[in-house]
Amino acid sequence: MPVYADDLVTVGYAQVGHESDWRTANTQNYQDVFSEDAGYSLDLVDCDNDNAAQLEAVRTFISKDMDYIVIAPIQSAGWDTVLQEAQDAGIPVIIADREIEASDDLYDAWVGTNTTNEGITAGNWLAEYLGDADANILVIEGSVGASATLGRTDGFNQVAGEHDNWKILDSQSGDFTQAGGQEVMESFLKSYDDIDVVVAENDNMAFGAIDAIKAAGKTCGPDGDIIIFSFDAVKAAFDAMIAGDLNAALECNPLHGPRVDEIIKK
Ligand code: GYE
Repeated sequence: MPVYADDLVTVGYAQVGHESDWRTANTQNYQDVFSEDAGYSLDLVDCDNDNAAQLEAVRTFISKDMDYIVIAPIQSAGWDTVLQEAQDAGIPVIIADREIEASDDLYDAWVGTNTTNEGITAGNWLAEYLGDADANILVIEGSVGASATLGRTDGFNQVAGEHDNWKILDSQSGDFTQAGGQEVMESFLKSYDDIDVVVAENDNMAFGAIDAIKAAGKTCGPDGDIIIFSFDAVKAAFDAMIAGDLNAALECNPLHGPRVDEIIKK
């Protein structure tokens, strides 16, 4: 039976960008789930990690009178005005993946990741791995102002605060990209001699950091000089673990498409 455009449910998705393997998997998953065969017309905008572009994408969805708007918020702050505009236009908004600092009344649902919990899980993993050993720790944070960064940092710091012999020497943003992780790690290696642990707030930044560590003539992973772990657990992170370069990856599931589909159907 042919499906005509008029029958399709229109969904605008203001996507963060294409900064990581996690994000690529997330985009692919929405494209798979919100297909025309499934009765949807998906307008996915890659906002290239630009907050202003993301606000503009949402306003374009409002002006096109889409049936639903889905937002993976780059920044957690600054959403009140545009969400009010969507509400005034009568368009339901689903926040997905990252969280926002706005009143619950301004959007219809949220589905995503408890990143504070991930940070705590990571800290507990490290505590078990280190035992009583002292540790000089460096943190490569995600994008500034993103809830995934705020949550993972907060969760890990909660556990670090319970260990007097853990010292967080520095933390810098690598913007969730491989190039960013490499750059931050290169500067850490210039500033600090005695590095025991590197926390990368996503896998791609860890890949960049591993390259920088090797280029500096050091080693990392279970048999290396430096312990390194990251968040997401994308396929390439398993390759890095198998190669012995990465100690651990904390799982974060990018497959939110089916969950958003279910919310829309409800
Ligand atoms: O960990 C990172 C991506 O918001 C949970 O964003 C997501 C994060 C994910 O760029 O790789």
